[in-house]
Amino acid sequence: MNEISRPNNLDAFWMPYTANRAFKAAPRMLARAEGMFYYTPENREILDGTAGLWCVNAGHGRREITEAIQKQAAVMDFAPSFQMGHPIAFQAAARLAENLPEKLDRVFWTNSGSESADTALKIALAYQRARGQAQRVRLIGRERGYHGVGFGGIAVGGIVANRKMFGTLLAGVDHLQHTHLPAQNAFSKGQPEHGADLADELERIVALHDASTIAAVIVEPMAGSTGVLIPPRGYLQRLREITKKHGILLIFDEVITAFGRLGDAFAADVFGVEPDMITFAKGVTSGSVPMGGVLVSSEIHDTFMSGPAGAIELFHGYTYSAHPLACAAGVATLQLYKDEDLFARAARMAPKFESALHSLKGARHVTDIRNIGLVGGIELASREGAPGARGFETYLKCWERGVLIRNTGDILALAPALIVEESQIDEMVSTIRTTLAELA
Ligand code: PXG
Ligand code: PLP
Repeated sequence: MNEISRPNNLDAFWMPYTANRAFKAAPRMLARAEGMFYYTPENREILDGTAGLWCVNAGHGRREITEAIQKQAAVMDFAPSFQMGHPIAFQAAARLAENLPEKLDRVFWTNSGSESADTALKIALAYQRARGQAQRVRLIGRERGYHGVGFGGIAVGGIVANRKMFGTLLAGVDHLQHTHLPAQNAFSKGQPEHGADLADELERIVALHDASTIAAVIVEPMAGSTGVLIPPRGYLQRLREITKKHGILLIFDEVITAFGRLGDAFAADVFGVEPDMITFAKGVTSGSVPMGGVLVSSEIHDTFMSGPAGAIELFHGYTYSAHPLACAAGVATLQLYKDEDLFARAARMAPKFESALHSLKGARHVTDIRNIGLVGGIELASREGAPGARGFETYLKCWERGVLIRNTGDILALAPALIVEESQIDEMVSTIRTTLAELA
């Protein structure tokens, strides 16, 4: 193995969301990927149960995507999108628009989920101002929500560890209660029965602050990062009714749920609820080149188009918004999803995934199992005095056995690529079962 796949000095890279010292003392390296598998520098095969980081929805190393990126790199490496354009940026947006929930047909390109969340919050504030409601400055998130790591995202997010290190956050933010109700909903298959009424908390928040001060509510239709929290039946519908009634925008953060994860293009389609904006990233290029974006309704978009035609309508954008390589990857990825009908494949595989996952009921340490589409969460009892230890050890032992899973504290997550085979689902589940059986 060469120096690139086996570096001998790990010091310079300050790794994200990582226990750097522990990792560097015992590194877990990935050198290559193909289809459903990663390979270590020693060429050990690792079955990818998490589509990378919930992003490689079409599977690794897809030739169609790779070739599109290579071709674009040779034709034009970079082009600005400020006051000029390049064809594939428009093509990618138009291609995406074919898949969109009915009223959301405009795309603002970003490079990540974090940028998408901050962009959506800024559009919400600017939209309210543009329609003469400049006093609507409050943003409402939810406990256990994850909206990336920008200042806007961590302010509306509801993960304590992501917030407490960073002092003062955005002012004027409030949070809904999360929807995790294990006492009532444990071992639910698909959407849980109890908890729609938690959306009514928005009425309490509106009564406290007055609707005229609230710009937007942002939620993940299914919370991924904090442990696969699936919306109770009727909950999202209720949020939609209340936001609409009070002139508050509803933003769905679909960075994880978009592009087939739940068995259709967007969670908005799966749940039959149309938000005013959708943020996305990850799956749009199947993880191959960083890309994200915000989908907005033409009503929101057109509200910005009322000033002089020569004036910039939105003072926002990234150097790499609509990067040519990302656009090329996006066009090829969307084509692949269509050609292989991968969202429908995910929906067809979901019942098999559900029954395999729920076969872990009764396995050692398991207190809850939840699933929808091709996402599953397995909650373990925490070890006395050491929350998260059991989850992390399960992740490590599964890695040693050749299966990649995620753990968020003591919750295990599975989110395989949409090309996953039944036998591979069985392998993931049986590896988890064996590991749990021997774990203290
Ligand atoms: N919103 C949501 C709903 C996300 O899931 C982001 C925003 C931020 O995206 P970027 O591209 O800036 O990371 C995410 C990202 C995990 C995990 O293990 C989840 C994410 C990222 C990394 C790890 O749950 N979600
Ligand atoms: N910081 C400096 C000094 C810059 O010049 C720029 C962009 O030109 C940025 C930050 C923003 O970078 P990006 O557009 O890649 O988000």
